[in-house]
Amino acid sequence: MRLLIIIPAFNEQQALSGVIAEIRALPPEDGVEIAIVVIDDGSNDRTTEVAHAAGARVVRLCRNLGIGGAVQSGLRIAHREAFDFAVQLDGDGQHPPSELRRLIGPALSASPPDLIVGTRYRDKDGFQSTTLRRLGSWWLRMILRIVARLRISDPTSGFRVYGRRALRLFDETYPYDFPEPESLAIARAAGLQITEVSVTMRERQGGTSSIAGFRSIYYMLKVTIAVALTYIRARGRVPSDEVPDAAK
Ligand SMILES: Nc1nc2c(ncn2[C@@H]2O[C@H](COP(=O)(O)OP(=O)(O)OP(=O)(O)O)[C@@H](O)[C@H]2O)c(=O)[nH]1
Ligand SMILES: [Mg+2]
Repeated sequence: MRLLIIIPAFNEQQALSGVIAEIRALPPEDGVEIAIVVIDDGSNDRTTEVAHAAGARVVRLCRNLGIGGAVQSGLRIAHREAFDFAVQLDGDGQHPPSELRRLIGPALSASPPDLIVGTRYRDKDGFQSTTLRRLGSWWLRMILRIVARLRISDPTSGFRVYGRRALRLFDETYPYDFPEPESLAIARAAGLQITEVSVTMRERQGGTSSIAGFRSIYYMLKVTIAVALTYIRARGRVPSDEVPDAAK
């Protein structure tokens, strides 16, 4: 099994080398071959140099595309280079590589799901985010449950595993900003199998957060509308077995 770890990174020079070193220090998993790609999303710090020095492959976007564009770039690489699955893991250190084994567990089973979401809210261990963020997460959980009939306890989690069908779908279409909840609606509408696994997260290990103040209000409005519209539109458009294969 070939696994690509995708690290979207925007000005993450502080935390990135530690994250890559932790991944490289993981004990080998039987039958799993790991590659790492850092998507430098037009950073204006030393993100690319730090990633190179830590031994990762780096794709440097010539301008900032935002988190969705950065993640989709990684997913396209995974799909077009025929990886069996991909893991998305933040460059700010919030997703401990030591949790990888737990997260990919279902992907190594006899009937692997298409998408695995790492959730911090089931066991309520480790970093739980602020009260306001948890409230936002609760709201998005409700929207996904009511509109897309999908039960996911941590809809904003970017610690996820993508199987081949998910890679094929998201090669074609991926939301451009605040993409996690909306991409769940897209996956659900396309009939993908989605599951969640409890993981522990931790605080940012450096750098600065992008979602604060006015942006969090925009975030909630945008994502609420996007989840509803995407699900309704995508359901009419993409039969599950006819997701176009852009690699062909
Ligand atoms: N903010 C931001 N992050 C990006 C962008 N492109 C890639 N990323 C990376 O995407 C990952 C998630 O972004 P974060 O800003 O940490 O988002 P978050 O984890 O929801 O927010 P915090 O809890 O505040 O850290 C990080 O590894 C970023 O470096 C971008 O344009 N803006
Ligand atoms: Mg973060």
